[in-house]
Amino acid sequence: MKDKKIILSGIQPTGTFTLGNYIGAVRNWTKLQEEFDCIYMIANMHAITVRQDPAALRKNTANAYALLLACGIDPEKSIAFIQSHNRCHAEMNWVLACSTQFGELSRMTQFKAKSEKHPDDINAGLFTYPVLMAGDILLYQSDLVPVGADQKQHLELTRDIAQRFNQKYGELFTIPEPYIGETGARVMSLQDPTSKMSKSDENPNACIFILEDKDTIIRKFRRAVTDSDTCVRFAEGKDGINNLMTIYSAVTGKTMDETEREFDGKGYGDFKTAVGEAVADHLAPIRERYAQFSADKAYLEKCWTEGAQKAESIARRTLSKAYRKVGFN
Ligand code: ATP
Ligand code: LTN
Repeated sequence: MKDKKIILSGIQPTGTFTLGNYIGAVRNWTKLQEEFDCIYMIANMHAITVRQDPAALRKNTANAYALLLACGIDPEKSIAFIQSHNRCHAEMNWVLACSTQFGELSRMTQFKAKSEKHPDDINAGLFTYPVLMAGDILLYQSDLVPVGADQKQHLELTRDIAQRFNQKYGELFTIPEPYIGETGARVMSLQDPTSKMSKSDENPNACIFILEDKDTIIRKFRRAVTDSDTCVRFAEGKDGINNLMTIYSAVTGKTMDETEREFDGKGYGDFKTAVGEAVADHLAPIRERYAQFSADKAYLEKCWTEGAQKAESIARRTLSKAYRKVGFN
């Protein structure tokens, strides 16, 4: 019997993390390290489903790893590695692809959204990406997968694939549960509060990057789209204000009621500035730590090499069992 539950999650190195990535995912990862056996991965194999400049991908991958450490992932407590360093992911992908239905993959909303966004490159990898993700999770017999709400559908598919494999070939995979934080599971765009904040958004004002300086952060919040009401309260139809209140709550720990009271009688301008300041102050220590880690390439390389070794020794066991179960000699 294992004593602690296993947690696995990943993030793509497609650019600097946004406030959405941080509040919806990475911040929760750091808290979970105390209680669980955690495995965190920079999903560079997922990243090439969308065209990447090779030099930029290499740089972004190293930066994303440094950013994970800066956000508080401790390589002594957790396993932190880069996906392509562990070949088991590519191998498991094939085995699981043969237990996944074309129809299931066709229903993935992220596939539909990304193929609309990149109509000139609807590659097979973009289509089968949830299978690679299922492999990431199942290789480590993960119990819980902390992600933002946008990944829930991929996780449900992972569960279906695992159950189907277990039925066909005999029990092997642990069936994972999603772990979605209560606040900030979906941080919305500052310019269009009905769509999620995404690092690939073309409008730079829509998105807060966690390494941005205080002035930029405050300026972006001051420009955030709200409504024609003047009262700071959480209510249906007030998407912009609801989003700002969610963000404020996530970085200050204040409830919606407390926030409503705090800004009673004050206008949106004061509130937006306060949100900007709270976010910038919350992120300042991460920026400082990032500067330290990213300057120490030797340390980063040592961490990710050790991380990959640990990850591979766990994943290899599951992969060998899967190979045996399907009948490979
Ligand atoms: P891209 O814009 O390239 O699609 P992304 O910003 O959606 O990227 P991912 O690398 O796909 O980021 O996601 C990393 C993690 O961050 C996932 O767990 C995802 O659920 C979470 N996440 C991404 N955007 C948000 C958001 N706006 N709110 C909450 N969580 C988010
Ligand atoms: N597909 C995810 C990143 C990701 C992931 C994973 C998350 C890759 N592998 C395994 C959880 C578990 C994304 O784009 N956000």
